[in-house]
Amino acid sequence: MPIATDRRVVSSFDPFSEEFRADPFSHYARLRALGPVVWLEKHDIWVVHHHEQVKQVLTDWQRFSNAGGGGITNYFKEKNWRQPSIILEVDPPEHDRARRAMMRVLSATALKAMRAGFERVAGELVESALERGEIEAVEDLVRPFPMTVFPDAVGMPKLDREIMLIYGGMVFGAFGPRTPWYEQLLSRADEVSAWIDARCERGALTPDGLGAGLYAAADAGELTHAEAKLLVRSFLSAGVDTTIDSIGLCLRALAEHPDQWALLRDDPALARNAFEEATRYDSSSQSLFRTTTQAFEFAGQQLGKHEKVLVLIGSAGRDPAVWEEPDRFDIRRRVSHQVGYGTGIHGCVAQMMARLEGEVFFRALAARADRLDLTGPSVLRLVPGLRGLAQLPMKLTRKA
Ligand code: OVM
Repeated sequence: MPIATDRRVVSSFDPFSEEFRADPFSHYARLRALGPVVWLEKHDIWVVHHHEQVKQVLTDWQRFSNAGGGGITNYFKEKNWRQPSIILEVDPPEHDRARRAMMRVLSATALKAMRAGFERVAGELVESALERGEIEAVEDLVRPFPMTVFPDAVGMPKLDREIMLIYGGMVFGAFGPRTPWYEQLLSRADEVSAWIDARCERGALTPDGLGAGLYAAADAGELTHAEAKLLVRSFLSAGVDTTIDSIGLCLRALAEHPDQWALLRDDPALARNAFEEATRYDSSSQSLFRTTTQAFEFAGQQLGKHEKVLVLIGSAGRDPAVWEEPDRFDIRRRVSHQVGYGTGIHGCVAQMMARLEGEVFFRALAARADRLDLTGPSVLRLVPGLRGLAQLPMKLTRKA
């Protein structure tokens, strides 16, 4: 396997370090300046960070496989802490059956039926936040929204839903390297996985939710019942942290850009595009992984077989080659080519549900709130694999 190491572009950047994650966007710009494909010697992985190569990698599943695992762990070489996802961590043709079943339960009709419930919950949360005025926005307003509407939609009982967040920490923590923090979290893996496993059983789900829909697909012969259960697990893995973090970051972006908030407040119909722009500008999913299936040359670099490739979708969203003034948050921007949900066959399967959550949340806020004022510093939640806020202190003022 001849590798032209002399031509290899190497960097000591560590995208999982606290320093990088505290300010990823300036680091992305420095990475982009090094060229389209860079070897990160700290982790022995490749990284791509321009919009063009990010799209190429994400739409080339034959050479950039998902069977090597969704995180930094290379399943071609090591075992993961949990059974791989049967939709994220698998290639066609096996992937497609699972994907089709998920797409069917997340149909436009199913989403339409969710809207009224989402609106009720968002309206109540915004009302009670306005009542209080001074809030810790993550805890009081943002987190309770997905934590209510998502498990409701899946068909979960009301009890103990917070355990989903511990599990989410393990799932997304596994996207990054092993750290003492992560080992500590994983010490509870058996107990937490058992809880999640029990919640994925058919008998634990209401008969009308997304989970029941997957079991119905199994009854119809589209999946096995064991596969239906694992797809419910995918919902519980990827469905809450992602939207909590994206809504939180969008709320912060609006509070930090009073001119943009004023536009939204005066025209709540901008909510959907505002959330889409936030998904480009600053949102929960900054990075994904692929693993090469063979040795080949890509964008001037010689990749080897079974090498990990970090795909910085958050950097693609700031690439000046495709975005005018990429660092400006502009809720009226035409943003349809943003890749914050990924793209290609593994593009977020529930992205229309995530958009519905964002739209409904920010519409509810824009319809009722006049001012958003930050009352202290926001604090990042430094979980590898996701970007989000732990704290966002704010004062909300009601519309006259
Ligand atoms: C899954 C899964 C877990 C985490 C993320 C994800 C981004 C999927 O279990 O299928 O998609």
